[in-house]
Amino acid sequence: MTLDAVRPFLLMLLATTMPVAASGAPTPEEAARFVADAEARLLAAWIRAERAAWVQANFITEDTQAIAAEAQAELLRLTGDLARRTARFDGLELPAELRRKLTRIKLSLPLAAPPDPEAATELARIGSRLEATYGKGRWCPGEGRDCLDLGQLSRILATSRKPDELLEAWTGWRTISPPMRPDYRRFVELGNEGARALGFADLGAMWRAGYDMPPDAFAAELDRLWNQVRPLYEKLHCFVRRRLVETYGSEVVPADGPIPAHLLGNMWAQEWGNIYDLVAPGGPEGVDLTAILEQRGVTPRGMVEIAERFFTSLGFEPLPETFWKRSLFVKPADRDVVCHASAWAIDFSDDLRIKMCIEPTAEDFVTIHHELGHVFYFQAYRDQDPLFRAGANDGFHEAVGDTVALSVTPAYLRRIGLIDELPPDDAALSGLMRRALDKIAFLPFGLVIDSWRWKVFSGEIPPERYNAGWWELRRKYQGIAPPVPRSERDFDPGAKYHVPANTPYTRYFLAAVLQFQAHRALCRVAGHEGPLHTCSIHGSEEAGRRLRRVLAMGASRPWQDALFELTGERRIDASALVEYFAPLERWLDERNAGRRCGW
Ligand code: X8Z
Ligand code: ZN
Repeated sequence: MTLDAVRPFLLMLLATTMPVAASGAPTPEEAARFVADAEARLLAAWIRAERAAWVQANFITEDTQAIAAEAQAELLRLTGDLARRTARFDGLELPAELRRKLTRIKLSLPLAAPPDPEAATELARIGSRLEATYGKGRWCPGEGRDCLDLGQLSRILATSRKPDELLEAWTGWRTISPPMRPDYRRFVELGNEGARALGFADLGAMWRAGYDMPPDAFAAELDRLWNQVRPLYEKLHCFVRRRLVETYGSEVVPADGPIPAHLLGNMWAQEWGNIYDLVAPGGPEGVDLTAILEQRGVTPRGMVEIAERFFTSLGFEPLPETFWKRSLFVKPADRDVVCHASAWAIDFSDDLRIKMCIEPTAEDFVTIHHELGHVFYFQAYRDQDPLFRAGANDGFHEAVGDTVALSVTPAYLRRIGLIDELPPDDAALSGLMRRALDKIAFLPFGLVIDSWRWKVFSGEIPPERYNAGWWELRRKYQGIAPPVPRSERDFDPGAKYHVPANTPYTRYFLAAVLQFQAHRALCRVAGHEGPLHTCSIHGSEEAGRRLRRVLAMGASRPWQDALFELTGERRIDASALVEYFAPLERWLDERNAGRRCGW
């Protein structure tokens, strides 16, 4: 056929595939039609991508990786196409809800595809490969010794008190990430290209745009919050460092420098609860939940059931039968899975699941509540329009389960029969220390990951300085240092899940602060009297009603409105966190008196 003969067919084809005509001046009605069409198409593409990602994460093979990458590429192309077309309605006066949906189209993914479809495919493939490389990661020491996965290496970090063993596990895990470096570099280039095509300076600027305020104002809010909590962190750091000097000697731990990162009980030194035994304040002991779970032989499923009952005690609907059938609770023996805990709403409605390699520890008990927080949030907003089926902001999504887990107090544990007797009143300090090691230690870590990525995306940290830049920030915020010299042959950021998985991380910092603010508000609603750390909202209908109302809003309104509904406050504020730990802070002040703190 000649070209002329083909043209009418082409025109017919175009006429049937073009969803919305875009000629003449844009009108609100056209915008409404555009959004309705976009929502339907996005929902279908989200579901396809979720299914493929679920299968990939549960059975990591070349094939599932390819299938997931294809679904992701399709979603990236669709989102990119729709996001660019929203520009037609820029400057048009629209009802707030419609304007909000247009903005959400642009920000619905943590990644934007470059306009060139081939580049979008390349980006999706790299993304999939990075996540699979992490999920399959193992360290093989050689000399006839078995290879070790992240779970096994993490157990060594948590339980060993031998510096050599700790160092070996720490450096061992970091052998999985150097191969990611070229992929990550290309990922940054392509991701930036996509973000720029949507009018953002780079991908980091796009991430910062998702908080219902100017991106720079958001960055300033983070500084403000960090300054609110930094003194508390420095006091904890100071005390912990001294105990580590006492344990390991000043040849291993410099008495007034940064703490070596392998001694804090966690692969990334992000939560320090596992070294509680080394820093216990002395005096009567609180509850050792890990020991209790073990003694009582609580199974992984049993742990999830306990957490579910907390939520139903607040008036949430029980989880659907399919949740129990389709979730993964235990690491399979015969295949590679992504063990990093996650929560899923496969159909963005009621096909809810979690995927987690549960161990019977206090740490995992908290993580289960964390994951169920996501799941009950999904359930609460499932009747919103598709573009509003998300958290008020991503920090809210991360905060729900942690807020509930703050109510796991000794009194609560006795109420549900996990312990028979309450620890004495003066064991409170021990309980606060356990919580502080996780919650306060986490705060600077919650900032480090995205400080690094924002600088990487903006080019301030170029590929030749990926690792150096990483350790500068770790030192600056956390006051920790690598236990052995690192170089640009290493790629230590890649050894933390959220970097290869491209999950933004500032959300966890926000959640770390928000959860205390929410806890304080809900405790007031529940009529709690007494210090904040003794409050449990378990069984409170009033607190449950308040929480459910806010979760049901999804992303339909600015998060400031959601925060107001929840707490009566419109700004995120760390004063509740500081109040919660006040007795411990006083105690730390006494212990640190006359010592040189800082690094
Ligand atoms: O990644 C998670 C959750 C899944 S959203 C398990 N968290 C962060 C991490 O593990 O680094 C929860 C706390 C921080
Ligand atoms: Zn989470």
